[in-house]
Order: sequence, then C-alpha cells, then structure tokens
Amino acid sequence: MIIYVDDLGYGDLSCYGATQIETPHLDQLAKEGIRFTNGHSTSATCTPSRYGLLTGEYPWRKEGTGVLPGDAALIIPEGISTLPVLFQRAGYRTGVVGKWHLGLGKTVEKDWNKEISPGPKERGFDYSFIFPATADRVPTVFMENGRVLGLDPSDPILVDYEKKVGTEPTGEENPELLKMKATANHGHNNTIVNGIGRIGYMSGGTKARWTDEEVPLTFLQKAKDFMGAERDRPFLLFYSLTEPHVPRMPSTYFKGKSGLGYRGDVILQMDWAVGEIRKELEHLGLSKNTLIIFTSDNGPVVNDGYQDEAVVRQNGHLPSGPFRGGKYSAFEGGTRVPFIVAWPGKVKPAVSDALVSQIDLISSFSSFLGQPLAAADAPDSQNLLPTFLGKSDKGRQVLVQQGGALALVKDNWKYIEPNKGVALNKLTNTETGNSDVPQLYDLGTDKGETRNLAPEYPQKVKEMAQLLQQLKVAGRSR
Ligand code: NG6
Ligand code: CA
Repeated sequence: MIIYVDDLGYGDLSCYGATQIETPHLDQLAKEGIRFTNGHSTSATCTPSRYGLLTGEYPWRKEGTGVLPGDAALIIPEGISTLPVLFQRAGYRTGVVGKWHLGLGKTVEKDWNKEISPGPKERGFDYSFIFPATADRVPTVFMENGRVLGLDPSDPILVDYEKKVGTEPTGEENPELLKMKATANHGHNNTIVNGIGRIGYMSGGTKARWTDEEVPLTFLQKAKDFMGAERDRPFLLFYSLTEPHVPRMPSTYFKGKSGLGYRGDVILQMDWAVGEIRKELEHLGLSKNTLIIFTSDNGPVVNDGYQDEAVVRQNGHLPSGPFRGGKYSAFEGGTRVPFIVAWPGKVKPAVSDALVSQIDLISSFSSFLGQPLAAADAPDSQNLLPTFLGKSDKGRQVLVQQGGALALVKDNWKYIEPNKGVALNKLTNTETGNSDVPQLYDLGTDKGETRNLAPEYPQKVKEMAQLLQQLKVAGRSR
C-alpha cells in the first residue's frame, strides 16, 4: 500500500521533529517501520513526482510533465511497464483511490459525460476512484473507473481552462459569494464550487460536484472498500490523499483542532485517516501481511492561493523542518519529504539516512515481485529493495532533484544548476533555489543550504556540472 499525500513537508509530522502539531498515527507507523531522513519525491510539484513514481523516468526528460490543468490529456505513455502493471503481472489486483493529476483521455477536448479513456485503467489500475487533477481545479467531481460519479444527462458537464462556460458566478466577478477568499494573483478566481473559487471554468454536473469537507472521508471509505473487496487476493492500493493541498477545508470534526489554521487541521485529518486505514487492515486480518509506504509528492507551501490563515497561524511551526525552500524549490525543502516504510514483523524498525527517491520504488518492486523490467522501462529507477526493507543502509550515490532548476546530489555534495528563474516565488514566498550562478552546498555540514561553496570549489562544481550533463544526455541512469 502506497499512501501518498499532497504537499506535506519534512517538518509537518511530529516524528520528523514538528513541535507545534502532533501526528500520533504516523508517529506510530514510523516507530514500527523505517523512517527515512533523506527520502525524496522526484520533483517539487505534483504531476512530475507522480509521473516519476509510476514510470521510473525522470519527468524532466519528457515535455509536458509540469503541473497539469484539470482538462489535460493523459501523459503516461502507452506500452510501458508502470508500477501497477508490474503488480498486475505478478497477480495482484491494483487500485488507485484519490488524487490523480496525470491527465485523462487522448486530448484536452473531451466529453466529461461519457467514459474517458485512456486513464488509470489503461495504465495498470484495475480499479480507480479519483478526482482528475487537484482539489483547486475543475472539474470538482469524482470519477470511478473512467466515469464521473453522479452524472445527470439533463445537466451535462462542460470544462474549459481558457474561457468561462455557463452562467455561474466566478470568484473574480462575485467574491462576496466565497466562504474562503482567494489570495490575489494565484488564479483561484474562476468557477465557484462549494463557496470556493477554483482554477478553470466548469458548468453543469451540479449533483456530481464534491463538497470539500467530505472529500477525504469519501476517499478513505473507497480505500477501505477496495481493501475489503480484495482481502483474499494480493493487492496494491495507491491511496493518494489530497491533504494538505489547497483548498484546505477540513471536515467539521477537525476544524480548529490544530490551532494552526486549516492547514494544520487537515494534517491532523490525514494522520487520522492513516490510523483508520491501519485499523481496517487489522480488522481484515491483513496488518502483518501489508507493506505500507507513506510519503508526500512534494515539499510544503503555506500560502498556495487561499486566505486560510495558514500564514498567520503558523505559530512557530516549520513545515520544511530544518531545510530551505519548499514546494516549487530546488532546495532540499522541495523534495525531501517524510518517507516511511513499515511492514510489521518483516521490516525491523529503524531510522535510515540512506538517500532514496520515490523514483526507485518501481525497480525495487520489480525485484520484490520477480517481474523484470524491459531495458527501456523505468530508466532512472534504482533497485533499493534491501534498503527499503532495512537489510542495507546504502542508498543512491547520485540523485537528480527537480525544482524549477535541476540539482544533483552526490556524496552529500549538492549542486544546483544556474537558472534564469526568479530566486523568490513572490506568490508563495518560497525560495526557489534559482540563481544565475552555480550553487554548491555541503549537505553534510550545512543541510540548510546556507553557504554557497561554489566559488571555493570550482573543480567540484565542474565535476558535478559534467555529471549532471552526462545524466541528461545519456537519457537513462539505471
Ligand atoms: C500552481 C497553483 C497552486 C497549485 C499548484 C499545483 C497558481 C498560481 N498556483 O500553479 O495553487 O494548484 O499549481 O499543486 O496557479 S500540485 O501540488 O498539484 O503540484
Ligand atoms: Ca503536490
């Protein structure tokens, strides 16, 4: 079971050092499993990280793998062995429940009122219960096995990312209708659904639209249903939660619980959901038989477009922990995320400092399942199975990290490629790691990336720049 959360930072869990928030269920999971301190998402945003996780290919090798609009076409190519395909070959039933954000269908133009393919099914998931993109993007609907749930032929769904469709109010025209105001210039001022302005326009599908307060409960129940239905067969569940991505809109029970505003509240809700999943495993008699991986698709962001008090109620909480930057950043905060592997009775509890990435799961499970990958598949994934199972403390020697700029980590040295982008994302107040000069950090003595050593170590910079270049050109690193 892969539990994949959205925009959770290294410092957001008490088992990773948070002091202003307590996450008992994840602390317990970490206590029973391996807590990786140098575990990474492939990239500092969602779509590319998910692409990397499922394909084992660095997303920056491929055009069109950036954050996708809600009407994008599917970006995972046909004919490759994705992570769930390997499980299918090994006789597992595979399901995805939660956020998808990898596109659907062949083109942007699509009829949301009919079955849409290709999608999760055509790329290896026998069962899917998803929302198409992100919680802040239309269409704000659930889809089960390729179809929008709750379709009404007399109220067809239209989606457009360029121009307004239908006559419903938008956040821009009618801000007085909003229950949670958008932050200026982030773009969450198009169609209003459930009192929240979204990115993109939609009309119709009134009965199909979700209520944000219920989204996590719906995903939790569908995840449990899948586990229950498959209890007698081996299964892979990719449980992909929306928390704590914007818009943060906790269920009533969690509103105000953390004291850190809705961002903290939805982190508590996510932690609770992990506890519920574990209880369900126990109830089904599967807890000793299930390997759980918990991790996040990118680092944290505090203001990502809504006035939800995350900024003013931070209360000393450090979402990136000791690291610099966060979501969107090439600094460690962008991709160094919570990463826990637990398998009661099989994996010995430990803390591991090995350098590991989500991109390595596919090769590692290829080995676990005895299902070989074709030479062209998962080119950037490394088999770290012994490390994930606690039989080795060796991680990767080399990892390419993707913020806006690319960075290379090798033996605790980190090199960030010169880049023309802005150094500060003013919208989110994130240090992006961009600089027009090369940066070199010694993560061994300076994990906060505060001292650029490039001027002192020109030879090291050259060596790292060359290696990164080689990795780019070679087109594969497995
Ligand atoms: C950004 C959005 C942000 C969020 C993010 C996707 C703006 C200014 N901001 O472009 O609100 O939706 O995309 O997040 O549009 S992710 O976790 O899915 O990558
Ligand atoms: Ca994300």
